[in-house]
Amino acid sequence: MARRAVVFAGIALLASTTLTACSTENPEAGSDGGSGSKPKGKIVLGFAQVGAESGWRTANTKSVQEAAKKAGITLKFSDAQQKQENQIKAIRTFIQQKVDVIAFSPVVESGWDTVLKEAKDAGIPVILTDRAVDSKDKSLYKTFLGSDFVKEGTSAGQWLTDEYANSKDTVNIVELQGTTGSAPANDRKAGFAEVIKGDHKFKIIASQTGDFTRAKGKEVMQAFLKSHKDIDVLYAHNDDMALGAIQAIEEAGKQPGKDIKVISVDGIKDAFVAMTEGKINVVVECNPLLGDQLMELTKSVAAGEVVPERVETEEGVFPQDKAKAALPSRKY
Ligand code: GYE
Repeated sequence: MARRAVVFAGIALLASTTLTACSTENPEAGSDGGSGSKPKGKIVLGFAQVGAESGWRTANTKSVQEAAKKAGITLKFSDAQQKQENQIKAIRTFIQQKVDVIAFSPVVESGWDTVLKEAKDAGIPVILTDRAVDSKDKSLYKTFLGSDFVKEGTSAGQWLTDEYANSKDTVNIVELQGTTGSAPANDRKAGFAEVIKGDHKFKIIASQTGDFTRAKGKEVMQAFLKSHKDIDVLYAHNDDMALGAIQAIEEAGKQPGKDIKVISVDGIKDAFVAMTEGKINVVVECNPLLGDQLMELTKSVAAGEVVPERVETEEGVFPQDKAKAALPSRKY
């Protein structure tokens, strides 16, 4: 609480001083020619995004770009196309350009220590946003802003155990994992497994990555359907994979949501539409609208203030019966 007060006081101070002098121009990747020059007093944020793999990601990118503009922060944006080496390259470029703050969504959890150390040695504060790293040295970054993915997996598992509370039959589950080695894939898998392991009727009969994309989700589900005739439940680590898998289920002559129950994570509009059509049974929300919080943290760390080492986003769980009412107000 005390720490939070420090941040908010800092933000208020920044808002009334430095930032009033800032312009609102918002150049995209490379549009400033990489000269490193910046108007005096304007905060420059280098942001290394994962890619454009999902509806969640598109909403996240838009939120960051709009929030930067609103906050008067110059955003250097880079899209790593789901490749760690591209993100490392982007971070090194931001270091060379002497940006004020670096933020990134690490595509995978491991392998960041060297480049984070380079940023630290250059005196540039780093904010982790959306996904975490597994570095032991917590001084390599200032804060992590994002969801609790283990909790999301737990909520998904909880829905399932409630749904089958009165049944003794075996429940055959197939799992579509997110990008291998990514925090949301690791944690959503772990949280879900933790809940269902208490009841032996739940069996994960196949689990494979669909890389968080619709195309891969469909392809892997097609393979699951070929090799398993008795699938009861699909647990997809995100909506895009669930939506791809739904196509595969329909093409195989089965009804998604009925013959095969579908559990998903994120809460993009398309998934809400699929819920109103009865094709997805439940969506665990993961909020991508992190832009405003990211800009607040950026201002604070640029000013050398102490920020909380973990900032969590708030989210809910939406079963089908809540989907219709919630759909019109979905923002992503
Ligand atoms: O769930 C998925 C996206 O890191 C929380 O990445 C994010 C995940 C999100 O591709 O749709």
